[in-house]
Amino acid sequence: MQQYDVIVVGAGAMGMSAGYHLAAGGRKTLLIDADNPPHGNGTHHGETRIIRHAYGEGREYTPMALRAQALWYELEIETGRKLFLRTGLLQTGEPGSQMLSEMMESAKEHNLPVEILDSEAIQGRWPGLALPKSHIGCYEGDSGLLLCEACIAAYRDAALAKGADLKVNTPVTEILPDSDGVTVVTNEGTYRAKALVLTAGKFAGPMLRSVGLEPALKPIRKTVAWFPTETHDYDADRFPAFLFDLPEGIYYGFPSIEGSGVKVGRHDGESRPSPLDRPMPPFGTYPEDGHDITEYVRRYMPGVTPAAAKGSACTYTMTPDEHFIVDSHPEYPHIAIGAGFSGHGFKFASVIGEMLAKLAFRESPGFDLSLFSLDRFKSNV
Ligand code: PYC
Repeated sequence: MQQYDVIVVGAGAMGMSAGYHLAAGGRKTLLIDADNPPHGNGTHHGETRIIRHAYGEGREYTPMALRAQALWYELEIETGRKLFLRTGLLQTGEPGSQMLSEMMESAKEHNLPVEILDSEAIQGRWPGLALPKSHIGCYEGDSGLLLCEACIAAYRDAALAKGADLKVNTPVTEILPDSDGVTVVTNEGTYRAKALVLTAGKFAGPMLRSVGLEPALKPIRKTVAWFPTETHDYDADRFPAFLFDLPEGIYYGFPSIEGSGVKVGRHDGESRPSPLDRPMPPFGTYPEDGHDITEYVRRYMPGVTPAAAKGSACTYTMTPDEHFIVDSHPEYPHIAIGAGFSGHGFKFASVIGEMLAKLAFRESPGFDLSLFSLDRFKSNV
């Protein structure tokens, strides 16, 4: 049986980053994935993800977001690739919006440069937007977007360059932990390691059950679409990534990158379950696909053609409180778990990989992880 210091099960955004940090730290590392990341069958595809620092879901995230940003810059330097576009991020809403208020508080607490703008100022600066008069915005110029597939490919190549082994298209059939380590069984072979990182994306629920845990995870199907633009007002050199807290829902999106069109998604709202036993039904399968986001574009983006040029379906793996799970297994502390990223985790992949690499060897992750503990779901276990 081949022996490693550590095995990473699930080499998507979080796992590939963990594999890189482990290998960079001198650990003999094996990454195993059921697919061949980056791919379009999980939680990490779709060209772009937002990265923002002043965090509307809780100011506790901000130190992690800043570390994540620094690590993405480091990865760009190490691989010589463009991964981050500093487009800025505009968040808008009614003055009492919880997300917007928390973003502003977070900026204040962490001394981050942001601009508070009224609706008129927003429209003057970004003529491609038509906002309700009562809305205000908070603009963070240092944030922007990550090219998500490029980020994973960069971590993959960097991990391999540091000596990690990677088995793709290799589903894990069994994980057998004991007090000294873990045995991981696949159809191709059985592997043994002192430690395990479990980052199985949409398959986290069944994987965690296989090691005796029962967190309340719900994989749901989400859609995004790209809309053609009628002017250059939405080009990435002049238009930010955005997040709108509206009475009809929370909508987010990205500028047009080299003619890609504006990409828009809805973050909240009811969604169908994401199937784990068959391929994801593609965008356009269901009558509701693209409906909300087309309405959003029609109302708030007057220079965008409200007819999607293309769309995509992906998975959010939701926790009940929409905070992540980043913790050690309560019985086997050499198993580090990253799961339940609830549709806003990608930006943190760089730092979460770094934290999981430490957790697996019982080192301090460098951040207070109490918000992300498995314990908080005890009543659901
Ligand atoms: O990652 O910031 C984010 C985000 C918000 C909505 C969808 N993704």
